[in-house]
Amino acid sequence: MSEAVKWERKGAVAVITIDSPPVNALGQAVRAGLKACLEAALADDAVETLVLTGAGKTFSAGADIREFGKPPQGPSLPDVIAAFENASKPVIAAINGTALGGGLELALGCHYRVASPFAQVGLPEVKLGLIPGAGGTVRLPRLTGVQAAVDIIVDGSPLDARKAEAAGIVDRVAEGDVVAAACNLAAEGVGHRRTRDLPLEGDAALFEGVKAAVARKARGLYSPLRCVESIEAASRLPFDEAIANERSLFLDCLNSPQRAGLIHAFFAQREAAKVPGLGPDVKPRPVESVGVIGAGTMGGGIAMCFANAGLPVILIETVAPALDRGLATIRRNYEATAAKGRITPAEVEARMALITGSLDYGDLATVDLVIEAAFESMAVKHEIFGKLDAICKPGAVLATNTSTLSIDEIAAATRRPQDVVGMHFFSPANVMRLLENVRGKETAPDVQATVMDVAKRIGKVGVMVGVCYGFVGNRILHARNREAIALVNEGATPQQVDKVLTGFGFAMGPFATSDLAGLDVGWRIREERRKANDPDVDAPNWLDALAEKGRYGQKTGAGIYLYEKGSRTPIPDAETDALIAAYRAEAGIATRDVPDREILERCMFMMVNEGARILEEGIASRASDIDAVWLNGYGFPAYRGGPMFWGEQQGLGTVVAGIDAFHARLGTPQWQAAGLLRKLADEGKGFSG
Ligand code: T1G
Repeated sequence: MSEAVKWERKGAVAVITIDSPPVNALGQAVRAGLKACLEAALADDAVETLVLTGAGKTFSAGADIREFGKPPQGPSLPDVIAAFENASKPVIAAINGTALGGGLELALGCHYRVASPFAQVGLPEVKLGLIPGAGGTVRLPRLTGVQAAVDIIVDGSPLDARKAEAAGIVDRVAEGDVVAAACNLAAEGVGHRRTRDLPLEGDAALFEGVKAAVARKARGLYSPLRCVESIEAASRLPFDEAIANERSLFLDCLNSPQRAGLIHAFFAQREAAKVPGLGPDVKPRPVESVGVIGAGTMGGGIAMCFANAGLPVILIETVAPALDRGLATIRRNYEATAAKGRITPAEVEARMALITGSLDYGDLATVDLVIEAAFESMAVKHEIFGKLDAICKPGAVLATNTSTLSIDEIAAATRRPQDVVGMHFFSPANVMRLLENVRGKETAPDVQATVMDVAKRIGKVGVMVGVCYGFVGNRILHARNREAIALVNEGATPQQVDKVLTGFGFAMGPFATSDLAGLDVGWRIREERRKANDPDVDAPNWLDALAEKGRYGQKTGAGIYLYEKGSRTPIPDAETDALIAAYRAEAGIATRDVPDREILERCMFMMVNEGARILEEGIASRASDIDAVWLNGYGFPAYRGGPMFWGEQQGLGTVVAGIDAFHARLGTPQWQAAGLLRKLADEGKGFSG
């Protein structure tokens, strides 16, 4: 028996257990072990029934994603599953925990499925740019029917055990020891029903409708429609032909750049949680109560994050009307979620009960963590952190949600800089998954570990970054948007730039996004930097002119674009064009037609170059951390893997050549290729070596 899969006989039942931490992924050793244990159990005359289960909290998380892109090694998963399905004795899957992808497909190849109430099952392959490739698109519809199978496979989300039972995926949900329940079922006799023998009727009209709906939602993704094609073929073809067709479509997706990007995104998020220098000996401080300063949009959203995770929050404001408005907004948000059926009215009340409003900083004396989300002004931050330093207990973590200001300068307002850290949430804070944790020069390691642990507990993707203007996300955003503005100054229109970037896969282009965020936000920050004689701040341009006219964007019905009442659809506006033309004339710019390709390359190469600068300055620990920031905080299309992964896909040599060409033409300092980028390009390497 292999270490990864073992079996033992209990009476007349052979119990086969997959034991391959951390998630019982079906790598080569597990597949070989499954085959060996199956053969041994079938050869044992004392065995009448087989039970297949997983050790730990996972039945199996499916194929070993780390094997993708490498030469395949037998036995293949479809062959292993077919061996279980064609076994001469009944096989019962005892689904002890998560059964995803190939893990569920393995269970579908068994003759009966019993699940723990805590089990979750699903086919998330579409989230990796794939389709189920081991019979999922052929066996699942035989159990659930075509429409349910399409919904489950194209969406990719897991079902809990009860829903899986209702859908026909699981035959029974058993309280207590699911293996014992399976053994009892074996004694009763569960029959020898092969899923492949179940009938499957197709409906051409249904599939036409489904394909149209899926194509509308695919947004450039390749594999969702392949999922539907495979299910449709399964409803027409004999089983074995349908399996072969599925395999062909699966391999097609496996070789797509989208699979590479999505799997990079999967691992990037997990790698980011491993902060270099924070080994297992660095323990997070306990966080059982939280204070939030500021009940505005950000503070309210942050308070909701903690209430959603079951943690009590004290929400501080300076005056009662602001506090009341903040609490009312939080309640409205929860009630809107309840109206969509995502939480119950009782959960609304339970979460509201966890949030206590207060006008008194003294109420923060015993909290473990305070997050300041007040006005973006260093003077305001200094005043607040001075108060927190005087009031909060020793060891409390003092965090700021600042998006641009220096953590080190804020920490200097306290006698405990080691306890000060940045926790940069993204609006809306209760929705966006990214949490950019910012370590100051003196931030203690266990404080860094604390905010990374808090990120996990509140369901965020935590990325640890260093201090610089804009940290990682906004620094790259600023560099890209500066290029977008330059392209408009030279002759492009805002809508042309937005169209090129949404065509690349961004949910919104830079100018529509600025209108959403509010042109006043950036304008005020630039004005503050101009007053401070910041040498790096850009000279006033047509965006400042729009803000000075009170055109802030969606919130005022007009910004770069016009917005009809109640609509968020951007409408190009002649007044904006006139302001741009006036700016060009004043600046003496001879305008030209700017090709779409130039727009894409200048925006994207600029992002890659700024990311390389961030790496060489040590602001981010790895290129994939920069990808994790942009994938989870800025709507970068996941199937492209993030800006740094995209740069590697183009070839860093190509990127450097493009940057050099733009530098030769434009001469601006930001078009100097970062030293690290040029070095890696010269060595023919990528960011990951
Ligand atoms: N392969 C390899 N490693 C995996 C893995 C997998 N399938 N799933 C997780 N890991 C690693 C992960 O990188 C991390 O590693 C550790 O396990 C813990 O993961 C043929 C082709 C199962 C819900 O898409 O959704 O089957 O950082 O931090 O929060 O049709 O992992 O410790 O080094 O996420 O408890 C389809 C992906 C594959 C499931 C557990 N399956 N995994 O969550 O732990 S394709 C998936 C998850 C397929 C077939 C097709 C989650 C989880 P490290 P974690 P978790």
